[in-house]
Amino acid sequence: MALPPAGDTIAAIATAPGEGAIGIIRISGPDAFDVADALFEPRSGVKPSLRPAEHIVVGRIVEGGDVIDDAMLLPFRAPRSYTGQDAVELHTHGGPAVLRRVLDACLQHGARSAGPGEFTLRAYLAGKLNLVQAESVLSIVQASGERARRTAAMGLTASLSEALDALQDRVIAALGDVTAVLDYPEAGVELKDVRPALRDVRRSVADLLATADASALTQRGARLAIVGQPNAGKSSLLNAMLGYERSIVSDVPGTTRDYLEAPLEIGGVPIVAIDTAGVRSTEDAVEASGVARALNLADHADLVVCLLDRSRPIDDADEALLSRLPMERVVVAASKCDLPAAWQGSDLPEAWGAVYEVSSVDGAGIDALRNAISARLVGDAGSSELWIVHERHAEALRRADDALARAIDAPDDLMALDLQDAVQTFAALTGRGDVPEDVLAHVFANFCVGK
Ligand SMILES: Nc1nc2c(ncn2[C@@H]2O[C@H](COP(=O)(O)OP(=O)(O)OP(=O)(O)O)[C@@H](O)[C@H]2O)c(=O)[nH]1
Ligand SMILES: [Mg+2]
Repeated sequence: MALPPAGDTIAAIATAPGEGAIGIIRISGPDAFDVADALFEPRSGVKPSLRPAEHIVVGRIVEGGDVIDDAMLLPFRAPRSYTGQDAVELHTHGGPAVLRRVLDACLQHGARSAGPGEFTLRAYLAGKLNLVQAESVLSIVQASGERARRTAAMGLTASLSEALDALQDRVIAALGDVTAVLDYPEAGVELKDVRPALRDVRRSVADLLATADASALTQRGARLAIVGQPNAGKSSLLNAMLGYERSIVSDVPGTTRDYLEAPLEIGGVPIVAIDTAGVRSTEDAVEASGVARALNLADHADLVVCLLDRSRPIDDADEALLSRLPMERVVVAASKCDLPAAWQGSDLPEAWGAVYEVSSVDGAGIDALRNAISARLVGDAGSSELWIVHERHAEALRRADDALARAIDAPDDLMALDLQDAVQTFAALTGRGDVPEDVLAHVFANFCVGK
């Protein structure tokens, strides 16, 4: 995959497709102001190219005598723009037909239609952003939950790249120490033991990698299955967590026959909560297939809430259900804690873990259950400020870590090779050093057009 040229003038619709109150067309490149002058009719009569940068110009867009729309124009002068080039933003009404006409007019006047991520690629090539920050731009655009947004915002500030740079520097320093001894054996330089420093770098890498899984979850969203016996209160719990009556509740066991999904957000993580049919053995073919689905959903969920009715004794069916659930992904909750209790959490097997008592009638314990769900989903990563968001970063860190492990185990005179490997992997990760063109092309191909 080759990179597009960065020296011509590009244009794209930057706002999301569909109707919007306003829409934005971006133009960047040496001819940005020529394009703007050709199609923008300022109210003041002073052409955009003669106006001071970063001051809004009010006017309208006219093409072949045809007024396309009223518009505002925002001029930026190189190098003080997102891309580092001359750039113009046109703010029009956000109708799809308006935006298409304005973009067409830009192309008529010599701009090229921008590909995915081309504006951010130019920002990177101009040194406005490093590679990790450029990728965080993608993450913040794609963040659908609060946790993913927060993580992406951390990546946009320099802190994640600084942390990665610092690790890279430590490996470079170790490589320097090792090669000094190899290159000048006669100088009698003593080989410093670089292994403790390398072990330290590996620990930091491990901490970062631990956040990668959690962060994948915050981006794609987690599936949370609520299972239990009929009448345990699963549908009531779903409704209580949602804050509205999504699922039918009744005192007839077997009310929920199929499963039902509802989106919600817990601790900043987007979640699809799934209410399932109560698990019991039954002769009814329809109900039986609902039960099979419930168990299957539990097997494939990121987390399972197994609900036990605390107002009646635990029975064999509860135990059978729990024994077939993937316990490492199960949170046990006790429902109906507003009613007299038939048992206490301490009566239950230790293997079931902490039991969260809830009442869907008065809302008791629901917040604590939500916290437990979010803690289980995000794990230790929750306490870490810096998160690895992109698979590319995780992959590079794993490769660097392998190289470091090999270096630590290698005899002194062979360490340098593995350390060089690690340094190169870090360089491709941070973009400090040579980043192959196909890596760049791959990174920016994931962006939307106009970003
Ligand atoms: N007092 C009290 N009653 C509850 C609570 N949660 C559920 N119930 C009652 O328990 C009965 C069953 O509730 P559902 O939410 O329909 O139970 P379910 O687990 O979805 O049942 P199925 O769909 O049949 O598997 C209903 O009469 C609810 O009103 C609770 O926290 N406190
Ligand atoms: Mg139900």
